[in-house]
Amino acid sequence: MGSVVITGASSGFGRAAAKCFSEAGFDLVLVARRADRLAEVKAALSSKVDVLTIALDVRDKDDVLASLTALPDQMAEVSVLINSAGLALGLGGANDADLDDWDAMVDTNIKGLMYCTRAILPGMVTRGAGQIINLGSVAGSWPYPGGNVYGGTKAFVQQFSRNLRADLLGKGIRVTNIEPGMCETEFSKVRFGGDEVQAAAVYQGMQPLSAEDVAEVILWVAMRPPHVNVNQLELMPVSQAWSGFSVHREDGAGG
Ligand code: NDP
Ligand code: 8X3
Repeated sequence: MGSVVITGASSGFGRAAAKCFSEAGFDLVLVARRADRLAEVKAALSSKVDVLTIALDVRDKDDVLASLTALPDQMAEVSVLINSAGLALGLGGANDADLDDWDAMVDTNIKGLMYCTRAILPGMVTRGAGQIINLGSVAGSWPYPGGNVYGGTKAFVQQFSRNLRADLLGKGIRVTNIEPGMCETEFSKVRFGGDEVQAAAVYQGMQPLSAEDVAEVILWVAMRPPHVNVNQLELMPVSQAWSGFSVHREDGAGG
């Protein structure tokens, strides 16, 4: 059956995916920075599957390559890699955004995802089987004020996923980009520097997706027959949709 490696497993989609995949009988490798949270996640999972936790920062290329290329024998055949580790920092305009925030998003959402993929992929190619499921976002396709670099990182994830498909044609490996809209996890708390009131206001008066909603979609994608590749899958809560173009009018009329 092979193991499932989940990055960002200490919270949100990664944590919920750990539950879904353990219930489906997969052994798991759970990756995130917070070792205590990974231990909590592991403790809540079925004892019928083996679970290995690895506390690492996906931005640390050497650590990612050393840890994920040396998995213990019973976990070494990775059948699914779920790249969920990621974050948004800030919602300010590009002209006054914090450059350290921009660096952290690029280093995590782009470079961290690249490192994890590069660590796991050679084994999949050797075995002629495997699946990479990336967590993109609606922000990778649809711009919004303050999305700037976060949206740019998710556009990278979308295009990288498609390019992986092109590279891996004929090698038996599936690649999917899951693109959720608003989902209440720790995402907004992280985006707003730990401000729980500001984070809660994002979801006030509407029903966001839950982490479980997204995890069920990830599991569904993974359980399609081996000849079926879901290239990308966008989902939103019913209470979220696009709006039209914004137009700045000199007379202040708006619209
Ligand atoms: P959470 O904040 O709940 O979870 C993010 C996870 O990423 C945590 O487990 C965190 O663990 C991990 N993580 C963050 N930085 C690093 C790092 N440098 N190294 C290792 N792990 C890291 O958010 P979500 O579950 O909502 O987000 C998961 C993914 O889905 C992200 O890529 C996000 O951009 C994307 N997404 C989220 C949406 C939403 O509305 N919630 C919508 C669309 C996409 P730790 O802090 O312990 O390292
Ligand atoms: C997270 C969803 O709409 O906040 O990727 O960018 S959104």
